[in-house]
Amino acid sequence: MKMALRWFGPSFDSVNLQSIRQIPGVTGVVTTLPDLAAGQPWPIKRIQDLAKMIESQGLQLHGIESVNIHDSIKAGTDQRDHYIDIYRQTLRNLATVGVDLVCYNFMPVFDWTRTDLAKVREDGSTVLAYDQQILETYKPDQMLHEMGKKSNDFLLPGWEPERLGEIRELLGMYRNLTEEHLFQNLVYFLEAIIPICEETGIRMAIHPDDPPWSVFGLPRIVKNRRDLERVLGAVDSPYNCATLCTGSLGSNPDNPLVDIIRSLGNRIAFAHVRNLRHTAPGVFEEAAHFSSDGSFDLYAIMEALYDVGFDGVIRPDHGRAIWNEVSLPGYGLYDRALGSQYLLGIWDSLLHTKTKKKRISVRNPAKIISAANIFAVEKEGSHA
Ligand code: CS2
Ligand code: MN
Repeated sequence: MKMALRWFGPSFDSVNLQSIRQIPGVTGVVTTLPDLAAGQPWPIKRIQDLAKMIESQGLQLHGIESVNIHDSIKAGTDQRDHYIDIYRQTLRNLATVGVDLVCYNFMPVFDWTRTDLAKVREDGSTVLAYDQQILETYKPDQMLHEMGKKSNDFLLPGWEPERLGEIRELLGMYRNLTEEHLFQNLVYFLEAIIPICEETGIRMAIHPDDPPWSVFGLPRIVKNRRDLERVLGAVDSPYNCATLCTGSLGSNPDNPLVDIIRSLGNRIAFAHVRNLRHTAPGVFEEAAHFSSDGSFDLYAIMEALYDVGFDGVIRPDHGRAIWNEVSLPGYGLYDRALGSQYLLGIWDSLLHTKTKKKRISVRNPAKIISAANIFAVEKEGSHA
């Protein structure tokens, strides 16, 4: 397992690589080129520079989140082959630089959706929150305005204004598109790209819909176990994988997270692990990672990942805004750092109890000397 933080690059993120480097056990980042819109090719040079920047700070590029999919591919317009060709080339370019994990989603028009980006909790921290009844009072373009208002002036991933500026046109592309059509468009896309992944070793990890139900009447096809199994089965390759996002899937309390992990098994290439509180049907708010702070049993979730032999990348996903930090909503340093330590602590305890191995992999094991080793070193020294 590799622990990562999501990082949006030097111009878009308030968190720098040096700070991430100082979080114990976090060995890398997942990132993107946020200035490239969906459908634009990723030049090799840009990817190389990105990897170099990350490596120069002692971290690794653990994967890309996301290479976004152009709406013509999702909607299946006659331009889709053109955009699929570009996507294939981008995958080849990423592989040249050693990338082996790419996250993406197949949600029409909107990426993740919340009705509040800074809900104040009883402890004074703020979190992202969702209320279906509030959402139903918005029109799609109002939604964009609402998201923008509380974004702390950061560019929200998935809510890029230039793309959503054409929101009416975008919505028009999906008029009359059923879930079955959308699913067939996903299969068409996967059939075109998975052979490249098999050649180059990139695991494609589809992200579940967030929230996992239809918003604004748009079709959504990655909402639950059945959907995920159908997607993975439709192109049955070990490179056609899932991102297990506990927060997205789990915002529907009918989704049994632990069972989903156990049934997807080694087709989970990437995990987003966070906690949330269900307050009423269709109403939830994000929480600290600590199990008792929310509705999920994080130990059981991590244990299921452990038991299926999960060897991919985990990130603590969203955190609360705490200690007066101003950042992209959900993506501050402090609470994600706390979350990563909680998850690593659970993983460490699983390693101890299940394999009797002493310690999770660390960045530079050669330099880490435990008390037992110091004793051994001293003894060796005294022999010399
Ligand atoms: C993320 C998504 O912030 C989030 O909720 O999990 O934006 C995710 O990165 C995309 O949907 C994946 O393409
Ligand atoms: Mn996620």
